[in-house]
Amino acid sequence: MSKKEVIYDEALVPSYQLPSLLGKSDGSSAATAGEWLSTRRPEILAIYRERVFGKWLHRPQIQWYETLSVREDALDGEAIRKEIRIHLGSAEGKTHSFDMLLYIPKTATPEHPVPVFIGLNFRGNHATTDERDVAMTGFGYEKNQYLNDESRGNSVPRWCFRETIRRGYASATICYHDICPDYNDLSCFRQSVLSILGSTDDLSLVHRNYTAIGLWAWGLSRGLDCLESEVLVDSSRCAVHGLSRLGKTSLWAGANDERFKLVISTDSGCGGAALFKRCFGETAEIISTAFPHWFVEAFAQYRGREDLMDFDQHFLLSLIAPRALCVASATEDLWADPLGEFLAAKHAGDAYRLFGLSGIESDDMPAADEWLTGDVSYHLRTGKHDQTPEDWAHYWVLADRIFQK
Ligand code: GTR
Repeated sequence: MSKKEVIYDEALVPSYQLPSLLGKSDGSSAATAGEWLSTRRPEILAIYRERVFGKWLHRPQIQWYETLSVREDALDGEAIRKEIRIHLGSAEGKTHSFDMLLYIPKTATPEHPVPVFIGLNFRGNHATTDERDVAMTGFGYEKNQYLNDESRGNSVPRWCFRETIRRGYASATICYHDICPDYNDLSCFRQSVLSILGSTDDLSLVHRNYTAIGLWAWGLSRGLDCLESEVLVDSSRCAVHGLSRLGKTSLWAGANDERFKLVISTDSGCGGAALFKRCFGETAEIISTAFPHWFVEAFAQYRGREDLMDFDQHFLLSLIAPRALCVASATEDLWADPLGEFLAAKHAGDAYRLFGLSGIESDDMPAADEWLTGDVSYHLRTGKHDQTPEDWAHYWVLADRIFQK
């Protein structure tokens, strides 16, 4: 579909056929969880690494954590708050760092460590919390317009730290710009973590192999590494979440790093949970033109040629199986194609069933604000493109179920 024809009418959605999730490249189908894990899943992961989000960067040779601050009386005495600098280093002595903000309920003990949510933020750690003494982050992006006191706390409803803590969960966040600044061209890589762990001398080579979404997702894994060293946090019960481009990112993090046991995408849309082949709202062409650094060069072959895709986003979601998946949409977020997100979640169910788990059985989307809660979960929140307390209400219930609280 070309850029001029953004489709917002179901009657204009082209007819398409979804590629078979279980059909292996040798023509047979994965019939067991074992075959899925040994053959089909690696094939799908390879498709995404080669043609969509790029290679998964190696783990740095040197990684250490510097505690920048600790408050024992955070959130009116209900939480311990930490700011931790995650340092990554290369053998040649080059370093890159980003800062994680972490809240832990005061009820956590080393004997009873708590499960944890982790997600990247858009504006800086200081925007996610109403505590005004949290250090500003997000300096990785020079054009970041939220690097000021007025922006403190302006994303609080997206984070809901207080309620998360009350419910017995720790919660961590890092500003995505500090991993790779989100400039709309390939120059972003020069100031990214890739500049020390790989090479950014030849940007066209970088574009062949790496993407900003890939680096952000990988940064979430480094955040989880750091959480593994926190005695009050049970990092084996970790949920990763993200909104919009950061929801595409949380899905890709969950696809690559099996330590994420619950993977949540909110309004992730095109390149996230939404099926490309429906061409409803944002399309492969639109997104890869506006954000060339989000996709590898090979993805360009699908601009206006979704029919050539031998995959679609139910493949991406299936990489989370058998771990818990939650896809969330919003009624007014047509750009992200809520129905396409629902259908991808539904079709990912074939992978879950191989594990004896349930997918989404219904062919129809649930009513707005109704939750489908299972191994594959879905909801359609009333409202705009955002992550709100209403979204969190489902995430907490899901986490309670999965982490057996
Ligand atoms: C839009 C983009 C979407 C989504 C969104 C966001 O401009 O078209 O795919 O990622 O940005 O991240 O807020």
